[in-house]
Amino acid sequence: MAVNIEYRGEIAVVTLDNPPVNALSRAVRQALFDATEALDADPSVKAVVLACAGRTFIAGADVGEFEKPPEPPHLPDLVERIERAEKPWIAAIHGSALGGGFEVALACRFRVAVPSANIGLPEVRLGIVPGAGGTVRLPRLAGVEMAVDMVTTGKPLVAPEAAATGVIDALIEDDLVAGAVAFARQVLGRPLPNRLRDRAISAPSDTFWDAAAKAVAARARGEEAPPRALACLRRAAEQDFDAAIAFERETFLALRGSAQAAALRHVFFAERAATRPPELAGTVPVSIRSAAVIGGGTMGVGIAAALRDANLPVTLVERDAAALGRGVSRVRGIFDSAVKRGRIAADVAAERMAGVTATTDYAGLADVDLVIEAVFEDLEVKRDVFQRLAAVCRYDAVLATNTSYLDPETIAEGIGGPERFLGLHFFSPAHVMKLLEIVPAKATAPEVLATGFALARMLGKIPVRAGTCDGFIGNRMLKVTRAQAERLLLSGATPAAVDAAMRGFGLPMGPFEAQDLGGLDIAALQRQTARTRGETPFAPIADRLCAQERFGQKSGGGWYDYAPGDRTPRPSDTVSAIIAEAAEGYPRREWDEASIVSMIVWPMVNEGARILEDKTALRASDVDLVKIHGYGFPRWRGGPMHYAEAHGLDRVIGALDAVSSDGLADPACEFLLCAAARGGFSACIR
Ligand code: 3H9
Repeated sequence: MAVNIEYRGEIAVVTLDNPPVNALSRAVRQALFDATEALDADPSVKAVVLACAGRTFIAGADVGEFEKPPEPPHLPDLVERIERAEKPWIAAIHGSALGGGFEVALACRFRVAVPSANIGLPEVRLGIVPGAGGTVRLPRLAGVEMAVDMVTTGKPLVAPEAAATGVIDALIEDDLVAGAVAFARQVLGRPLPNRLRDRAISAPSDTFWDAAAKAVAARARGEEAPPRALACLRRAAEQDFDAAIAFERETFLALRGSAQAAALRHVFFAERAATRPPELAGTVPVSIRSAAVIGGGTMGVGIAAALRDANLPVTLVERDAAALGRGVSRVRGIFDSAVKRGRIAADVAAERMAGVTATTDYAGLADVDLVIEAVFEDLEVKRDVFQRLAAVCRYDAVLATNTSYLDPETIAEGIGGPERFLGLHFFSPAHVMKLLEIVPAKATAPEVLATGFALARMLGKIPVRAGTCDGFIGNRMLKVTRAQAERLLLSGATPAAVDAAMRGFGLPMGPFEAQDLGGLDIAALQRQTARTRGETPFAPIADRLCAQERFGQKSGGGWYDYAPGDRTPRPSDTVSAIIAEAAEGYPRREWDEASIVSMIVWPMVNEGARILEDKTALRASDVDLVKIHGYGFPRWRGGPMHYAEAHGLDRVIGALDAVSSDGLADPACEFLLCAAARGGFSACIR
């Protein structure tokens, strides 16, 4: 039964129970609608408490239903029916009241919550606007400014903040339902507040809407939903309730079927599926209560900070006292800057630092549950670290390498207990970036692999399993992107045009700006190593830049020139001359933004298809998550594989064939062809 009613004297308690998150699927809407009718008709009932079973209040509309046509009873009608109820309804919130769930709560006369609860309208994150009155009722309760902030960012508000602004009427510390029933009894004796539909909106200042439109457009970078949500809020402030509701509904229905909404739903489900790979179902991870990080460089300290953020005690190991001192002060720097930005309080930062133990002695690692090695990318150095770790650590401790392009198999060769070893590829800065590539070696035990996923959950990261290959999933695709970006320059495009086109596509930075920021030297080193293996990496211009020590911003110039102390990229005559020299004999073309994007994105997709075929990735959606969370691919395009499928694989193959035959991309779209023949990427995985 999705909805249960019990009676505590004259107060009815309606409990909604639709695991896992009480989403408002059709049957739930119907049951709640029927309950509203029944309770209005029952003269013994004076007030109604609406509560939820399980881990949360209503998390929203059932996102799975968005693929199908809407079915009655529609959520706006249910919300309207609850608001119209003759007796006061009190929403009793624990967990999250989100989207349609919060809209139901807004229909109630009162809202009470446990202090740990949160409320919000995250619809824009799904490419839609609230569709059941959220943009019209929230500004009547919270004011226009706060509603604009919540609806256009989708950010939730914790219950104490919501209580301070009157969105929540009371916080309940102990038994939520008992507290809500007591609250109901108290309010019965008093005049009821107006329904939100009957309340006025106070107009914001004259300049408010223009300023809000600018701020929203600057953040949206191509996303449709946030400006459309702002338009709904403006209607709510400027027109009557019914007209604003009709406009909101129309906007919601238009966006629900949009390509962006489909892409964002794909990412929503992909992110959830990634944390629970079916092949590890039933495998119990090793329990992690303490951790160590070897190496106090940028990567190591970021990982240490991420582990401390998850409240794990961390031992930081360096080879000598001076390096250790530098590492510890870098970790402190991370927490200090979090304090400066207002992310954590000073006492929290102090407590995080108190959980860091520093040592140069591996003997201190005898009892840790997890060690993550993050030393310099040098095979011999890493192998030495693992020989030492294998000798001192417990046999049931997990030993992980954070290599980004060395072969984990070789790093762990010959260690005792190889089943406890795996690759964990963090992205820099590791305490910020969400992606974690998890790379099992041949001998890695299933529990150890499952521990990688459990760790990702603890750290709030998106885990993606990757097979062993040069660059795993993300950097392997990046290599193709960089080669394509160079081919564009060889055939007549400029770095500024390529960067602008990719920014226009939705990336935060173009490929050349990104290389200048990160530095060209690491990739140059990787190419050097690849050449010693007999490979022929393609970077004729980057190689020339590195030969002239143009390593990017840090050396005052890379793909662009930089004035001292200024990070603004300026087109460089030196680079133009280098490009002209490298491009001799190449056919030149005119490039517009759309063809630049095709030249970068379709070969990336082609590499993604190869990655799926050789099982470096197990799911196309994992490839999408890697690009979104590690490389800034626009979330609202769903990741490269989703984007290509939505575009039509046949068209992608046609476009790739055309540029390949001109020598402007590596040929071989055989895996794309094979995916198209099978009906898409998901069908490629057997
Ligand atoms: C909306 O409401 C539109 C309305 O304005 C208008 C309509 C007319 N639907 O995240 P978890 C599944 S739009 C269907 O791991 P947690 C999820 O896929 C909606 N399924 O749990 C997963 O399934 P599985 C606005 C949903 O405890 C399982 O539940 N609301 C939905 O870490 C557990 O999810 C939102 O955007 C859903 N709405 O976090 C809220 N939500 O186990 C989205 C979850 O098979 N949800 N599932 O993989 C959340 O933010 C989190 O789930 C929540 C719990 C914070 C609630």
